[in-house]
Amino acid sequence: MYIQSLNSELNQWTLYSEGMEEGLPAKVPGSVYQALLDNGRMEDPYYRDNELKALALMDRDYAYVTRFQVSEEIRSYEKILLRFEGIDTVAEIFLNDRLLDSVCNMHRIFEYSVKELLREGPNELKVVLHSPTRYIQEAYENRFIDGSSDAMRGFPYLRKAHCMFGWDWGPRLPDAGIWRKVSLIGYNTARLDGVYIDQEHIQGRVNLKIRVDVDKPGEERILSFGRDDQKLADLSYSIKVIGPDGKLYESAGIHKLGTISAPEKQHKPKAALVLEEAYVPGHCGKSSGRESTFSCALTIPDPQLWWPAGYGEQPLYQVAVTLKQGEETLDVWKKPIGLRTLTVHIEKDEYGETFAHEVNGVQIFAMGADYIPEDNLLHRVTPERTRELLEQAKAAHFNCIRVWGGGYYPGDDFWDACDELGLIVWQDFMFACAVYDLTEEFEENITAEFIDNVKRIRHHASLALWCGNNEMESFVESGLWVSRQQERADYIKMYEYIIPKVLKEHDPGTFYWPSSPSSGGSFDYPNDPNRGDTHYWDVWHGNKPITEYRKFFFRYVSEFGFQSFPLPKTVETFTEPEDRNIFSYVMEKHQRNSAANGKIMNYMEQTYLYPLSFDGILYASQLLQAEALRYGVEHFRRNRGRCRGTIIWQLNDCWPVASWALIDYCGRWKAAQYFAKRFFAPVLLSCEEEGILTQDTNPNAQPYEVKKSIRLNVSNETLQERRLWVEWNLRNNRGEILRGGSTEVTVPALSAVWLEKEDCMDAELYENYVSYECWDTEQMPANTAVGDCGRQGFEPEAAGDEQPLSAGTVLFCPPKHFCFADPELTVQAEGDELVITAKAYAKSVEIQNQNQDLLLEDNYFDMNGGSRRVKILKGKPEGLTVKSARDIGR
Ligand code: BMA
Repeated sequence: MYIQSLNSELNQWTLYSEGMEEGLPAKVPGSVYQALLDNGRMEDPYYRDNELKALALMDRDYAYVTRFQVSEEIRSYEKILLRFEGIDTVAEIFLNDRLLDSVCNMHRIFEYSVKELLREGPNELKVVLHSPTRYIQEAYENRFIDGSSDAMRGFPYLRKAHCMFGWDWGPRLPDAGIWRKVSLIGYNTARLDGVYIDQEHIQGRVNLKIRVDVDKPGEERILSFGRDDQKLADLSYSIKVIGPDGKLYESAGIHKLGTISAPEKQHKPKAALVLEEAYVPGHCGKSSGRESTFSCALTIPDPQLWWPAGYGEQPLYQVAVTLKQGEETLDVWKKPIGLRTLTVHIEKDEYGETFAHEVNGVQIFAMGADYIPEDNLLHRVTPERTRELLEQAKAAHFNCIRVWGGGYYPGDDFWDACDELGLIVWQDFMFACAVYDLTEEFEENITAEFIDNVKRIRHHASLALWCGNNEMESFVESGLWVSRQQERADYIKMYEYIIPKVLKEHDPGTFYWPSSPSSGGSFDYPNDPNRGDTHYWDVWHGNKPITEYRKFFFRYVSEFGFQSFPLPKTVETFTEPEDRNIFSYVMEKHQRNSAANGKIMNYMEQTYLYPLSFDGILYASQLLQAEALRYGVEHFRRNRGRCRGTIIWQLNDCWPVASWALIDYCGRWKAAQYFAKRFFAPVLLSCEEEGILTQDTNPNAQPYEVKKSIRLNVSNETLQERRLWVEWNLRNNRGEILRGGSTEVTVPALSAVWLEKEDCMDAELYENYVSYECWDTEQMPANTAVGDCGRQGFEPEAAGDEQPLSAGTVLFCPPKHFCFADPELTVQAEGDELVITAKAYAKSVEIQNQNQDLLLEDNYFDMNGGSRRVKILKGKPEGLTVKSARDIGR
């Protein structure tokens, strides 16, 4: 097999458009906006309201053209395929003026057999891209179907990332392009069409059952190259696996392939061959009940198991399947896999039904966030950027990512990074907040899309589950966006028949869940808090106070979130000074959730003093978000067992905007990402306090006695039992200890343990607070012995560089009413560390440099006074600033 890339590093591509006199040099993979930006033909679409001008550009058609020579090498092959890994979206493909196909799905791979069409001299490949906005408009006018009004009408008609048409965090910039690789593939006789690996874990061994599918020549569209059954019968393949330690495992001998199986369904122009031998472990043979495949089993003794981050290592085994004809190597499939079992454990219990990822037999607690496309301009999503984002997820102790269904199926780099980092992935199929017109053509189109993506992704160690769609079961059940009775039936057909059927064939080993949220499907109370996964939006969309989280004990929250503004330096990238007011036209163009700036102010009123500056609002909004998420996650982790997952809406942004993101578009960590690093820590000490927030927040309510108490809880999300020393102290606003207590506690692996409730009725409501911290008993600082905390308590700041495993503080009143003393904060760089000092209690201490591009070991933390050292992980300590929640309103 030989691949000749037709990407723009090797071939010049030109972009033409109606109304443009000459063509523009364009990158492939790439997009129309990219070419226009690179050639100075459009302005930055993210700046101010430039989005509107950029959107208008998509009312036109464009054409990508390249002239290329067919290399000598590829010409010598019997078959040549033209392969597109992604075309966005409504396109016609011409090769040497011959129309190869009209396509309409950015999520699919398209291949054409083109040997007979290629010429010796220059060849011309043209991809005409039709306007996506006109397409959806016409389709909608012809027959309307409904969906989220944050996106443009008619968006569900197009198999294109929905959010490119706008979302409640995304601009309306439906770019077009050839967004993934283009190549010619030369091969002889046959090639590998897919390798499916099933793992059987028994008694310290893993049997890899490997199913090899081979391309069936002769049924490609446009041109066929005939079939030669005799030659096919000569095919054989071998399998090698190299362990993480370099050890080689091989399947015994070479395996012959048999004859072609019965033709498969129309949407699947490929078929496979059947091995003649019977299946014997260690050898290859016909897999039971399958005609179109052959299997081989290979045993890996003493397997090194793959674990999600936080539970163990991520060893990867390299699998290579080689297809041969006689001595000639025809094709090689080479991918890393992880040895693990990974499913979802569902079982009836006293509350309803469990819902937990089960890895290697261990039911874990999923901690992570929902992932949306990293950039509306898809060419800006590079492997390095994806890797960095995922590394930062891991750095904040994530073990799970949910790929939300309104974007696109992530590329291979995303998956490789998740395998290597130990982030398990909940993968939605690309359907979100819309009903679909399930015509025969649409069904064929989406089925091919499923097969392409399932076959591309299924071998990844990190793939935890496939999910039918985002939120459609609950919306269809409630009748939202449903305008015809048929749409309910079509819903069931798509997500409970078509997808399962594809998965049964192509990835039977991965767990399938029909929708998010769901209780298992068939419109059976999809958002049931006691079964399946739940999306909880009463806090935020429902304006409920953050204390509401404590009223629920979801089994697995796959979405809940809270908005904030990005950092000031990120806001500067899209505003002029006169725009920097959150209610300005430009700021509201960069806030896509209607009335959400008002919502932020509503929560602000409940929590902080009125911020007096624009930057103050941004900072306070981030603290609101961080505190809300902390309030929720800590509660859910305290209820580990009943709850088995907290996936925060949302990890990232696709442009600079006010949103639920934890990391803003420019890669700056919002306060909530630092909070996540603490509240997702493997060992978490948290406090369920009673105070004004949990009672009546109205300061003019009839005088009532506010109950004040604390109840500590340690959640241990590691596989080891932990012996911990836990201490709490009641302090005044200067951070001085008034009284306290400590205890040693043993927390079994994978559990959460409550400590005794402590009455704090003696606390001054507006002047006292409680600090708490925990240490591994073996790792306690030398100057402290267990039980040696008494009335004076133990000052973590006095303990040098060592930090507790987990720590925090709680107030009994909202921070706006707390009488903060001036902590006289200072910050100063010492080598690769910062030293922060506080003369009194300081809440949510933020350290920034001039460019706001510091990445610190910790930030937005509380201090009880004293000093603290924090490592600089990225950025220069130039122009350092430090502030705390006390500064809001000053
Ligand atoms: C969810 C998601 C998204 C949306 C988010 C915030 O329910 O599925 O569609 O962006 O809420 O509103």
